[in-house]
Amino acid sequence: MSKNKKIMIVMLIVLAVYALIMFLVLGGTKTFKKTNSQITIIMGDNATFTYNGSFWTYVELETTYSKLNWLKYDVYENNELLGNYSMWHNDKWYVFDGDEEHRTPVSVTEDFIALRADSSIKLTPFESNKITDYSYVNAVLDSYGIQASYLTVDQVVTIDIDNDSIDENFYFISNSLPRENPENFNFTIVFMEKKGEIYNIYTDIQEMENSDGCKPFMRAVLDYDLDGEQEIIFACGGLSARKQKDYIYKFNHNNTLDEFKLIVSNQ
Ligand SMILES: [Ca+2]
Ligand SMILES: [Ca+2]
Repeated sequence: MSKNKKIMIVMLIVLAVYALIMFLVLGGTKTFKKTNSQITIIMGDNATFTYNGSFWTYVELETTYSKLNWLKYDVYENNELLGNYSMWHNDKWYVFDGDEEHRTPVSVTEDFIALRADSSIKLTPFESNKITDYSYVNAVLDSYGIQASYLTVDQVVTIDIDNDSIDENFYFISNSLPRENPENFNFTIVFMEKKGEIYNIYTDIQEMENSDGCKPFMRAVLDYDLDGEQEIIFACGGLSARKQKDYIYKFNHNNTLDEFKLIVSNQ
């Protein structure tokens, strides 16, 4: 092999190693940076939440709504993507297909969810089932000193939110109205069970005369910050004319403690 050929081969190897290092560095940086700095989550006509890169806001101001008008959103109904539509708010949301010149109204139920973010967010399907094993429910009620004669909400949602191939169970329980409820207090409790450990999410226990309570249920599961772990949105409502409450919770891994953190709500 001539000296020139050897030099060529060495140069090619150096170039290949350089290209590989750049690929890993740039690829790694890209993965690290993949997050959402602008997010809008529209919970039907019930609540709209926005994230601006620093903090979450429950939108109540008309001026903020006007900034959200005529943008395109991924509109979901019953956890299924209905389409990517533009939306306009005037006390309630109106959904349109087509371009600015030919807008065609799209009808959605009031339970729709619309999402918009830098990198699109998908809703994760889930099933809500009647609780069959009450051992964790009884343990939680016992810890609050509650002897419940019956439950009006008793649902469990099983899903692997932190992607570790172990399912987490989300329990939704309440003895909230009907009025013939013989107890003199209302309770609404949401908690997660993982590997036998209980993680509190939401607890509201009040005297019947002060509160009607509310009926909790899982509304959505999604990974809005693209970190590979699912956040949950649960709702509580179903009574009288009071507005339904929507709560976004994130499971935080702290050094010694894993716990749910309330991100934003319209409470
Ligand atoms: Ca898991
Ligand atoms: Ca996440």
